[in-house]
Amino acid sequence: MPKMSYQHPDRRTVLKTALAAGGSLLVGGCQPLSEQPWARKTLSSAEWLTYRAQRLLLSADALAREYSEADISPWFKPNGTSDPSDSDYQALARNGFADYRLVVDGLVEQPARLSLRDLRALPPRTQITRHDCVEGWSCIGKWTGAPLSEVLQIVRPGPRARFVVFYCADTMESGASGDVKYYESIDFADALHPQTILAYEMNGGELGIPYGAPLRLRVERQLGYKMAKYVMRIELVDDLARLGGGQGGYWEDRGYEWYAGI
Ligand SMILES: Nc1nc2c(c(=O)[nH]1)N[C@H]1C(S)=C(S)[C@@H](COP(=O)(O)O)O[C@H]1N2
Ligand SMILES: [Mo]
Repeated sequence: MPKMSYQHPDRRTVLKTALAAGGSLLVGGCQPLSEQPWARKTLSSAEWLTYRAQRLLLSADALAREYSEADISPWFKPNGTSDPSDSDYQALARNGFADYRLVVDGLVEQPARLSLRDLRALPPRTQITRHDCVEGWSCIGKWTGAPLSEVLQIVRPGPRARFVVFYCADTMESGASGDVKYYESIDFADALHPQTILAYEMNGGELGIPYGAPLRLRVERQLGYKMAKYVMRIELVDDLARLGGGQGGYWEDRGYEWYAGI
């Protein structure tokens, strides 16, 4: 079970409610508790409301800590790629990303190509969070974007979809077998989490190129390398074996953990 970021005084009540519902709290950690069939069947509707509000404390849905405006770092360290040299990307950037389309495909009922306008039309979410890089530094920033859950609702994930893969514009290395661009993946527990957003704004302004313009992932309960910048395509898959070296991400294929929970 992932670490909880805070303790709530009512936690004992929550535990009692959950246990009264007849389930083990430790079962099904990869599935939101709200989706557990026993939770739906055994709670009255009033209890269900309380349960939904409190389930955040229990498991995969716990929120990462959010900060205040005063906590925002005066300077946010750009890391990894900070200006993709890829010509396709450069062409998009020259035109202010007007021609950018986010491709969403794979195991979905309705593949989509979304412009920044389409993404901005979705109910936005803003959050001030701390970014922790595996290298040992942290910065606090404010991010605004479209919840990934809203985008997934548009394409309607098929029953076999288990992971969400992000393909980025920036080439990390060029070898005999071609260019390797940055890629990452998360599961549905993170993809549907309320703080998982596709950010197009940072600190109240347009997202800059060093920080992943025009669109970057924020998945706040994980380390920095999960937060794919320059996202061009999202693919829903049932298996990560065919992605890169099979470990689920560019850095994962070079030894980092796939589940980089903090
Ligand atoms: N496309 C892409 N995404 C990326 C990287 C990268 O090199 N390319 N670096 C990762 C790492 S290690 C970190 S810490 C964060 C850095 O985000 P920042 O530049 O906004 O600080 O982006 C992550 N996402
Ligand atoms: Mo990082």
